[in-house]
Amino acid sequence: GAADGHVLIVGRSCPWAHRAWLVWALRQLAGSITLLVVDPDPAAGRWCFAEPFEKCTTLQQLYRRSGAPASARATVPALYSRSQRRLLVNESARLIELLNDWPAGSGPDLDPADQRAATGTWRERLQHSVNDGVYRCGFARCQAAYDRAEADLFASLDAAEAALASNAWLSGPALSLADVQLFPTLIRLELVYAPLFGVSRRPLWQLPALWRWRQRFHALPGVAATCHPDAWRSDYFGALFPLHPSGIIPAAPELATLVGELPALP
Ligand SMILES: N[C@@H](CCC(=O)N[C@@H](CS)C(=O)NCC(=O)O)C(=O)O
Repeated sequence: GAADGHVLIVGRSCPWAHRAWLVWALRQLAGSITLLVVDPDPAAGRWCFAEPFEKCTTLQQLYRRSGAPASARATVPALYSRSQRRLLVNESARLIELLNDWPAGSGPDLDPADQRAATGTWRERLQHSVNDGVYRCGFARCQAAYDRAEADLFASLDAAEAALASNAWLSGPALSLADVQLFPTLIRLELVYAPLFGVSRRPLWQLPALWRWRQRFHALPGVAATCHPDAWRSDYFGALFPLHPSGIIPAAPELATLVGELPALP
């Protein structure tokens, strides 16, 4: 239980942390794993604890105390064990599997056996072309690299749109880790990735099945509380200096309009 001292460390803006946070919420793990949200310190380029945690004020100090080499980046998400006084896992793809299998978990199993193959295939494709894909667009150093990443990204979104024509969720009739992986990227689309990373070929309303999927996912119990659009925008626009030197944070639509009904066209 939480008394054994497992702590899931996340940051609001980080999409990798968001997927772990989602599994924590959907599996209703609040009773056995404490959630700890760290704040960005863009000037110093690191994550900080609002109150000292295990005598540390930065995540970097906690990594060092867990034996991480001085050169290691201190990333979120991370799962910490108070009793072992060390970080157990800091790779989100592995972490979401671990959290889904966590003994005290309830709520739906996010890796249902009869969809396991499809879930695995989707997760691999999404990781490369969508989750990393938006970053490959945003940080491309030449037109050809951008064009490749952008084409890959929208090909995968088109494939997801097609899959959702016959299934409620990405890998079949039941919710899975594939959906969990897609959501953090898609919920940031209009607010961050389209304007900042140049991911604007098709607004999401042109992919209506994906739009409704996103609306349905956002309505699942616990999901809304993981979404912090103001933090997303200020962290991305304020802190990714080379991409956005002015640091000006643009106005954006309310999140509610992005997870509401598709407006009927005249
Ligand atoms: N491989 C990691 C990547 C996580 C990651 O890149 N997190 C970023 C935030 S989005 C981070 O904490 N960066 C801090 C740093 O690099 O110093 C995972 O998927 O868990």
